[in-house]
Amino acid sequence: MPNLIPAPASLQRLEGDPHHGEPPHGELTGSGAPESYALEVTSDRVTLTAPDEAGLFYGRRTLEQLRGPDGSMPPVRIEDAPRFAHRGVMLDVARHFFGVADVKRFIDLAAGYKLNVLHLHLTDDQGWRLESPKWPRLTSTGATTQIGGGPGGFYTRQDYAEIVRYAGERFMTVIPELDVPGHTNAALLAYPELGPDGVAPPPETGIHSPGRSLNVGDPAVLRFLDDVVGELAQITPGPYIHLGADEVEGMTDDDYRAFIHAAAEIVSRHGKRMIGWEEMAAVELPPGVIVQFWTDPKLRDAAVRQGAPLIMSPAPHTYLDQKYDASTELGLSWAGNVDVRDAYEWEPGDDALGVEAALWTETVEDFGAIAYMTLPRLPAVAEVAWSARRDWEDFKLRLAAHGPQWEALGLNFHRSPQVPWTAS
Ligand code: TNX
Repeated sequence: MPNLIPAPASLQRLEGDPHHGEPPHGELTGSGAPESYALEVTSDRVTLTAPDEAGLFYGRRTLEQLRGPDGSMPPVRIEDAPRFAHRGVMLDVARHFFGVADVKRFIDLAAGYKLNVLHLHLTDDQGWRLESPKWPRLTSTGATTQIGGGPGGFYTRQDYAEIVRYAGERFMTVIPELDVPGHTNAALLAYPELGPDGVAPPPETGIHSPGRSLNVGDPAVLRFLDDVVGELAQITPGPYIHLGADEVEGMTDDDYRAFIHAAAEIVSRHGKRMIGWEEMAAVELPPGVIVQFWTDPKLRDAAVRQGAPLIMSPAPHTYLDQKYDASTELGLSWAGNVDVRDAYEWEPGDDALGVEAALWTETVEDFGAIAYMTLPRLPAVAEVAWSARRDWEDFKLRLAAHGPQWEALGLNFHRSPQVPWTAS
């Protein structure tokens, strides 16, 4: 959503009719902040300029949001640029699997609110969702489960490449996550030799993690990681690979620390930079890694002390899997209820690399549920990521106008009582 500030001194006139027809493609200016754009709508012209294609894309998203139900647009001058370079949303496709078509609809939602990162949580206890040529049982066995006992599923390498391509067309970078060394029940089911006792665990189809971990002291586990990270790096054009590292049980600090360092070395050898959840910051961090904060301020502070860049995903504000209020049927509530205002009114801090919302899918089974948990909280987090300005009274009115647009698109959403929705 834009900041409304005076237009720059010179704007190039472009074709485009504010009352009907397509918005202009816009014109590249060659200078200006990355992803920024300038937009002017007068009674007879729409003018859009930007330094890069992403900026033009975001200018058109703003135009879409300005357009009234009758196709008209108010006269505005906008100069707009994002506050954070990393504006993301995570989708957990492990607890419940979502096919390529659903992921594309999710990308469209996120890109519409100017998010530029899609973090895919590809593996967890309940399923391993990405084909591996060298470790085929990860999917032939490890992808056949999900919460509730459904059939699960996985992406072929072509499927994954198609998601990456579709996201890229919408200026979103895919950050794939392989969650290791904990949350690995599905991998251990497929390859019991990667675990401490060599015995296949029962499949996990419930919500809770059984707490099993890879046997990190075994060199075979590092060869496994090298293989799957290498395969993933080949089909991931973005600069990052996320290796989870969260909620590891039954491991000494020394073993965990050694694993994190080996993992970071593997990721960088394959030309990528490692991201991990905040738990990593409890030990001495390898150079260059990025930490994703979700719940423990002490670990956030430990990451900052060690100079690691932070992705901010505080659960009470950005966890789209939490209930809106006590009456919400879906969702968990360990972080408290997260209503729209909670998603909007918080401060990531100037030093953060960026902001990410997270949709864990323990209770989310289909796209209708994805949309319901995402809307209207994702636009709130997206504005935190884009804009330093925060004005709830203004935001809730702008947000209300999106209700009819979501209805027209057939999108399920939560009619939070905090927002003065207009009658449809
Ligand atoms: C915590 S956030 C988790 C996930 C759960 C989520 C549910 C994080 C690193 N771990 O495994 O799905 O809570 O809200």
